[in-house]
Amino acid sequence: MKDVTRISAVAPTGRIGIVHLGLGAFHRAHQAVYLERYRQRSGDGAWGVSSANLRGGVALVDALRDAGYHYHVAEYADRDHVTLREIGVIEEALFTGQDKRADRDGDGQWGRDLEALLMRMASPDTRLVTLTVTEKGYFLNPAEGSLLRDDPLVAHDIDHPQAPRTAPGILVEALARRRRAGVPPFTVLCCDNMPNNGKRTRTAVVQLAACRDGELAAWIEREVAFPCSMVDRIVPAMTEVDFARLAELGVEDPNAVVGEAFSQWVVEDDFPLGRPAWEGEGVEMVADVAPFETMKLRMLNGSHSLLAYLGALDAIETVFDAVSRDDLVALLHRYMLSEAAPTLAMPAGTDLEGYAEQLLYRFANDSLRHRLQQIAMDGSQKLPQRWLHGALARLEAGGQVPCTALGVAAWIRYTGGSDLHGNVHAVDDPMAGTFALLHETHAEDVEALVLAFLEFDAVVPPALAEHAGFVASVVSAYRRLTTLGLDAALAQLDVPT
Ligand code: NAI
Ligand code: CS2
Repeated sequence: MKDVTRISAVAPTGRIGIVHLGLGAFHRAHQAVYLERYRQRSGDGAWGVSSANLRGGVALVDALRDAGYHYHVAEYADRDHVTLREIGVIEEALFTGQDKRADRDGDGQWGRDLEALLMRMASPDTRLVTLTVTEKGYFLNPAEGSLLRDDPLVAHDIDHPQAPRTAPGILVEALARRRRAGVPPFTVLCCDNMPNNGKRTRTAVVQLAACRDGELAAWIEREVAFPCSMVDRIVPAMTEVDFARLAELGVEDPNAVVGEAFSQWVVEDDFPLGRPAWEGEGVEMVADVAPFETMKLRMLNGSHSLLAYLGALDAIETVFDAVSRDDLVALLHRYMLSEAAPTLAMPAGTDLEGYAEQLLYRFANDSLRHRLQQIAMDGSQKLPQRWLHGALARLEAGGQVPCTALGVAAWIRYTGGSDLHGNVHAVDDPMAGTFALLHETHAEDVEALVLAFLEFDAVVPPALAEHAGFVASVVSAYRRLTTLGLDAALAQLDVPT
């Protein structure tokens, strides 16, 4: 390591202006960094953060408390240049999930800090609530975006609105308390990788509120701002290698996170109760985020998912390992510029070729151990916005999508639970059970298997399943992958189906 920049945290202020749901790696390495930098530059202490975990992560909450809410972010430009930033802007950590440690029969106690969280969100001092609860944390149908009312946790929140367990349920109860108390509503800013993420969050919250009180739902619909945002910083889950490298730099911190030096946040400027003036930290405030969101989701995240499923099937471990292969780099380049870029409606002058090159450079950052298994997680929640909506638009415009078809074939194969070399893997997806059943039902018939997946309209737009040419290209890609392997499937991308 040639160049290490160390930046200490500023003193806490005890003034909480923001509540965050989803105290995960990305929140700690993205929003919290912007807010720490803002506090350091401006001296404005009003925007301290109270962060809550609703799932897992009770140990992290307790560890952060034990560490006085200070932790480190290592921002790697490359393996020789890193900024070690100490973060202190998170001044409270709460846990509202199921703490299995608390109950011997393993059922676990729910909501240890729920009341504390709801009181914090109902406080007039709280003017902004942000979220990174993963795409599945909104309990929306991935294909058409309506609330999954039949999900057991959503059903619980409908029956027990004052003791919510989901992010939408917590938002509804906190807003209900503010409405009852005559306190104006906070702004809700989604920071998850979804298209129109603010609108989707609004849908989840309003539809859940309507199950409880129509007038409350109407008030939320009328009074609450849900701006959209595009967020971008590659923040892999920590590995032992990451902790060891930090220890070599003198940082022994169980709550540390690593990320790339690149960071971007594009936010719709709709904050009725105000917001930090974070433009000074490079946050881009715009009227409409949609073009930026779609560009990033289809070009960056769509490429990530291609690497995840194709690479995982060939026992490749990380993004860096995958882009060390020329054939996969060529696939990404072709996918980005001939399948994703033509579907984008960008402002004049946007350099999509330059953006694609920048993404390939970022993927080749050899200081990040971004495991393909992490990116492969929750494909049912990710692929509609990363591949499927774009592929349909491309096909309807008369284009071809061979790269996407190969990706879909690889995703289908991946959900079978093993790679092309017979190595078994877990399929971490809310719909894993459904996928396993489809594989079991159609184990001997590739065409029927592919059709069964493409006709699964909770994930795949029906119009895509009805496109005979696309279906045929996925079937032939699936056959090539499983009989000839990844190299041949990549080499035969243009061989007629
Ligand atoms: P993580 O695994 O460190 O944290 C996931 C967070 O989501 C945890 O706080 C967990 O408690 C919460 N969560 C999971 N399922 C939930 C549910 N059903 N209800 C409520 N909370 C739930 O993952 P990380 O890296 O923080 O990513 C989280 C999200 O941030 C991603 O899903 C994505 O939407 C967004 N993001 C992540 C980036 C990254 O590179 N890691 C970059 C850009 C966006
Ligand atoms: C990744 C994203 O895990 C995944 O699905 O594609 O978390 C990706 O790292 C971020 O969107 C980059 O901004």
